[in-house]
Amino acid sequence: MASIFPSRRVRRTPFSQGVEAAGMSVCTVYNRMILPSVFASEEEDYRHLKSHVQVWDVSCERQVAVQGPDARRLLDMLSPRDLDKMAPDQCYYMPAIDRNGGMLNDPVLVKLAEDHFWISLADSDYLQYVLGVVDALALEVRVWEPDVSPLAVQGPKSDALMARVFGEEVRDIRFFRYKRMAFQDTSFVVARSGYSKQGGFEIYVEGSDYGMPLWDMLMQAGEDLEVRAGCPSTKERVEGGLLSYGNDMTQDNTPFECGLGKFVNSPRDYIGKAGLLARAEPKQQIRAVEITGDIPPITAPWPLVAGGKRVGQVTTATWSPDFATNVSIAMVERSHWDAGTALEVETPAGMRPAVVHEKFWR
Ligand code: THG
Repeated sequence: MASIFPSRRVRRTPFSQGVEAAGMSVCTVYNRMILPSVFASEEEDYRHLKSHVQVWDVSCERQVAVQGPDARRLLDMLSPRDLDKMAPDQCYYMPAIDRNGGMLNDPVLVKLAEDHFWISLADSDYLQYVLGVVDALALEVRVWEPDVSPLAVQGPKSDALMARVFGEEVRDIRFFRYKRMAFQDTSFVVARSGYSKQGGFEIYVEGSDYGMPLWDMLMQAGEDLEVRAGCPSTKERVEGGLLSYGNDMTQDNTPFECGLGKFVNSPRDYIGKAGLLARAEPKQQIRAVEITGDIPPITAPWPLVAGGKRVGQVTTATWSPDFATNVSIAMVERSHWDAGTALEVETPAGMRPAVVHEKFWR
């Protein structure tokens, strides 16, 4: 296969030098930035993530910084999730929607101050949408992409590694909370979060020049913990039921269809509220689906079929070494979404038996 032609449009990250030296063998592009996909092999990377500790260059989780007197007013217009009880050190998983309640992104919102937030984006041009809202409403708020690059530390030995670099206080950081932790002559937001179910942290590295010094320090401090460069693992995240915007859901889907209805609780008149609440009883919803037999890589949704009729689609599917079966994320119509329902998947390699699971494999 061909490789990616280097250009300014495909952005490198503050950690690219480290990632390349560590043996990144496959990458993708996310928010117009390089995101590693594989180092040793998908299966080896997955086993290592679940046994040790990895450092992930997730710089592509770009931040939309929102600061000013109308910052909170703007977020109240954007968020279906009630922000009233959001603590000053808290992060919120937040569905971002359009006027019809369709998903535009599924960011993590980070509260830095009452008038200052970061919206940590999945792969879509949500900065442009936010700028449009600000201009249309003439809000007094600055909105920009700051020089902030998340570096995730994930895996069962994350606390051990992070304590060595940032001090024992990192162990006290609660899930989806953060502390500002000193590093050299600066400090970073360090949150207990990340795109895996193995536990870990995300360091919001502010200032590209600190990227490689931090990378090197983590790699050196974790040598005896068998630290390695890693990246989000499709196998691990499907087992854990973590959704991928653009794959498992798009602008066609509502948060209710995505199983994110618990994050729709804002009492305010946010953009898309009426459209969204009109779709509160979804006709289809995200489900864990087990697939039997050989499956090829998935690059477009595979139809789910029952009695010759299309009843949904599989959007991510992969072999799970630990569960010794193919695990998948699917959007399934109500008539067939109950656990135990037997279906068939139309893969490019042929029809395969499938069954709806009660929950993901966590
Ligand atoms: N971290 C940060 N930014 C991100 C991601 C991240 N931006 C892009 C992408 N990932 C956004 N999508 C998700 C999806 C799932 C989660 C976080 C971001 C997640 N979900 C937990 C779960 O579903 O179990 C917890 C949700 C909760 O209870 O609040 O962690 O990973 N910075």
